[in-house]
Amino acid sequence: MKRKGMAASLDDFSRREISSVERRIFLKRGLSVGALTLLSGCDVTNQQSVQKVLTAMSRWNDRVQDLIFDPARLAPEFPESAITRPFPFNAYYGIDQVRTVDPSTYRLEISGLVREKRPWMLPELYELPQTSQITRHICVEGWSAIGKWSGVRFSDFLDRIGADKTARYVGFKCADDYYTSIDMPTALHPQTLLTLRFGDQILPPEYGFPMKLRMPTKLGFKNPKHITALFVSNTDPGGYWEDQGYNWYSGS
Ligand SMILES: Nc1nc2c(c(=O)[nH]1)N[C@H]1C(S)=C(S)[C@@H](COP(=O)(O)O)O[C@H]1N2
Ligand SMILES: [Mo]
Repeated sequence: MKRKGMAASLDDFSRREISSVERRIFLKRGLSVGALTLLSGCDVTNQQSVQKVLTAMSRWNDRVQDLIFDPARLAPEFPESAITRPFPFNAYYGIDQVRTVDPSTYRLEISGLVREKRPWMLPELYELPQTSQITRHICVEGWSAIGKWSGVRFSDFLDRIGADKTARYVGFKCADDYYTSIDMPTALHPQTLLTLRFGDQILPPEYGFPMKLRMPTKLGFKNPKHITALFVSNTDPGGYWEDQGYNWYSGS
């Protein structure tokens, strides 16, 4: 499995994953990984079967997290004075390789279970009612930072395009080959914003020009930058890190 950053070895990661998932299972079901190993009859010393069990647990974990997600619970918001400066940059590549998107040819493509599939140009998006938030971004690599983002409340946008809100997923494709997906309850959460601005300025390239989906209820890697397409689906679209073993839900 490919790892984000260089901080932890695969073994460290697996151990951490085992203990966090185990803690949850233990709390919810009174089970342990030991018990699970006995039940599944697999050999924990074998990497492949460990991975299989971890993936199965991570999937099961997604379902539990989905059940306990409270759509009314808000992530903390902060005063302007709490904003982290400079705000960290992160991507699966270095800052010297930040993608540049041409605003004049940019289109946000819409597909899947939606009524209005016409693409959106940037000026049209800038004209929609906007709202701001100062919230904490948390990255699994071990850092967090407070920033200010402004844009269109995502649930309003989903209304506008006539999205089927009973569908399970919203998927995103980005200008840099990154992709990710979220559950519909999180898509409809009041703090989920289709952001066009960062700190009152048009989103700079490093922070995801022209558009980033900002969700203070999800880990950093679930917040796609440089979004070029979004689609509503009942089939799990996965994600860049998710498909390499990161927990899909990764939220609170
Ligand atoms: N398109 C795209 N979006 C992305 C990423 C990426 O590599 N490409 N990295 C994710 C990760 S892991 C983090 S922590 C945040 C970093 O956002 P920032 O540069 O605004 O701090 O973007 C997320 N969204
Ligand atoms: Mo991240």
